[in-house]
Amino acid sequence: MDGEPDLCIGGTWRHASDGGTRDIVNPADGSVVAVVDEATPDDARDAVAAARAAFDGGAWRATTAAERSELLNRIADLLQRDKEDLAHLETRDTGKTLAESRIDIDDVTSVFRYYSRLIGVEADTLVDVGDPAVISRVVREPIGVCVLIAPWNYPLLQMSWKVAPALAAGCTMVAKPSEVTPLSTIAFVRLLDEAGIPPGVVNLLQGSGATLGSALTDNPDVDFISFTGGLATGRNIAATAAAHVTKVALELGGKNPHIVFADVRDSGDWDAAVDHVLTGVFLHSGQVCSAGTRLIVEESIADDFVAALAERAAAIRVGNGMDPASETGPLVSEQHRAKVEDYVALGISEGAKLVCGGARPTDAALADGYFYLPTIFDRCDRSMRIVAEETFGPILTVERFTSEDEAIALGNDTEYGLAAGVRTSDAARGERVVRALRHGTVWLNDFGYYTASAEWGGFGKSGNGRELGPSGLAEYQELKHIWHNTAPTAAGWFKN
Ligand code: TXE
Repeated sequence: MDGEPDLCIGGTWRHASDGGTRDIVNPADGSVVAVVDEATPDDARDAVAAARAAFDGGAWRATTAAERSELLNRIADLLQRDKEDLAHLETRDTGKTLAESRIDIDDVTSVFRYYSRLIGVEADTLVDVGDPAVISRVVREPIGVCVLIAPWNYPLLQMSWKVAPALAAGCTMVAKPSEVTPLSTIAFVRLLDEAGIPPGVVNLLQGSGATLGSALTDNPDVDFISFTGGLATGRNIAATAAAHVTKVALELGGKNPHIVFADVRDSGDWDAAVDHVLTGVFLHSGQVCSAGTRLIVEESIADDFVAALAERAAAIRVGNGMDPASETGPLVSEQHRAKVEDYVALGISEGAKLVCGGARPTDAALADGYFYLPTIFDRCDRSMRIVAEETFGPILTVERFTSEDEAIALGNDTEYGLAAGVRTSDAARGERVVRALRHGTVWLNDFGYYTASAEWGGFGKSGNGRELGPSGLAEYQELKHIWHNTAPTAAGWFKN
């Protein structure tokens, strides 16, 4: 960035081995905000080798849990110290509003604090094998060298879900942020240096998925790959990793249903239900893996509910994320907006009824950015691609149901299974539907919230493995069973 080297390998900051760079574009106005080094496959080999050496050298993995816990806390302190700078970088890079970026940095901080606490209280599991002479323990050890690949929608947040547990476990790693949004991660790895992370423990490379990403995943010295991104890329990575029997954890997005029952009308929950459906889909212009992009609403209230939603959607202030008046920013890139526009054209051609949006804003001040208006399609059905595929933009589709069973069937009719919402004032029904839905997170009378202490991840093709919570740490650990006989005798099986 700004002539400074952006790749960190074995504790040394350097430029790309072939001198290559990439322009980083502000999606709010199309301007180039930074030029960063673009790593090569040779750099990938060097970075994995550095991580391997730092792991095999043993000093890092021999640190005590208490030492790593303290380090994670120190990182959290530095994140808060640099919160404003990091939030500004995130907004310039992704386009999201500054208010969202500030929340992201607070959430990143919480992830480090959570794993700092968790590693501090982790204990071995003692197993009773039925022989008083045997002490049997299951201990957790770091899995080794990790490749951490993050997407562009929550650049630092998604990376923190990987780096924090990897450090807590005692792993070494190569982090690769999305080539579209690397700036906050570069600043963050500089901050890790300051926190005192030893050389080679966290290596950082920026570059394209096709060349750099595949060089990182196709390397036998890697023990674990944690990836968040699109389904097609996840499939590729899993196939590449299989050749080396490398463990992978994948978070591949979702097509998330938000089921609204008619009882919200009489229970006084109407306005809040409309508000949650609206926020659930249009926050960050829909570029959220858990966005509630499929409204599944009971037929008897559907017309009124959609009308109320459309009125509010049309009033959302789309604008530059640096402007405090903006409620949502642009799409991340010109290419991504083109994909969203294709989906809108597809929805129309499939026969969905366009209720609002379906266009770029007309405000001349936004003409150079990649903005798109909140869009609602009514009269959708599950045979449509616009309902089945992840659009990752500000597009809500509406399907209607007349019975609880039908609502559940619709909610489960997706190849994904990341998240779902249920809105009802009937507690028993709420519990039935929540349990029947095959999704990794289900919100009842709420939408979009998460905590570092509870697992995040998907059923179905939303991926495998979990991030956050105790399982998010377990992904970075191997289990070792130690059988210690304190009074050894001969086994006595073979008689001669
Ligand atoms: O993601 P990619 P893209 C979905 C969303 C979006 C679609 C495509 O639907 O429209 O994916 O987005 C790296 N080996 N999500 O193309 O390509 C890449 O450099 C190794 C859902 O931007 O999956 C980046 O760092 N790495 C999602 C990361 O993968 C590779 C968030 C994600 O990019 C690689 C983002 C390869 N062969 C998009 N190819 C979510 N789950 O939240 C790419 N990469």
